[in-house]
Amino acid sequence: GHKAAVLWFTGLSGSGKSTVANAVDLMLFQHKAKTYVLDGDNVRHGLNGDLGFSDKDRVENIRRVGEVSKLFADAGLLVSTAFISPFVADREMVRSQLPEGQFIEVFIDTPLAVCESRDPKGLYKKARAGEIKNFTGIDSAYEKPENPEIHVQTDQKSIQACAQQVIDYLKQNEYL
Ligand code: GGZ
Repeated sequence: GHKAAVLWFTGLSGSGKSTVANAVDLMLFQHKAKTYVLDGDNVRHGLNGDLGFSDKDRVENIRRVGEVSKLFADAGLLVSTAFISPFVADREMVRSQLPEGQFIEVFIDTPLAVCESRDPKGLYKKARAGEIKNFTGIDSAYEKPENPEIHVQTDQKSIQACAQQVIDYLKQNEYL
């Protein structure tokens, strides 16, 4: 068995949030945990299809993801969310809406220069060229977590090792 919780991955575009979250999810599945991953791919096209990347829309994006995460956690799942979630206040709002201990902030702390060199979708290049406005890290803010439960450095070790770090935290703190 396992406890319900929300693993809240936060970090820049290209930091590896979704990649690590999906690697964690696979490991959790192997532990027979009930899980779900929420990310831009399954949320921003549907539920949040009306939202863009203004500060206001990002706040609403995170608010809705927080509410959906709460429902999944209420159903007993280990939920992983992978959104930039750039603002401290919004992440802390989600934390405050969940029962004590159910919000686990996972800071995917990949330096901007590394994210920009990865640039898997060419978005940083477009942002630098002014073709995309309000791009996080370029002309839109990213507020780093001050006290994340888990601090992951994807430029220091493999995806597998990063995912294992999250699993170790869950075991040490008796979620798993
Ligand atoms: C940041 C943007 C932007 C702007 C499009 N700023 O690397 P990706 O492509 O797959 O991840 C980014 C994703 C960010 O969506 P989130 O829902 O995680 O953002 S937030 O939590 O701030 O609401 C990127 C793409 O969308 N993208 N325009 N201007 N990322």
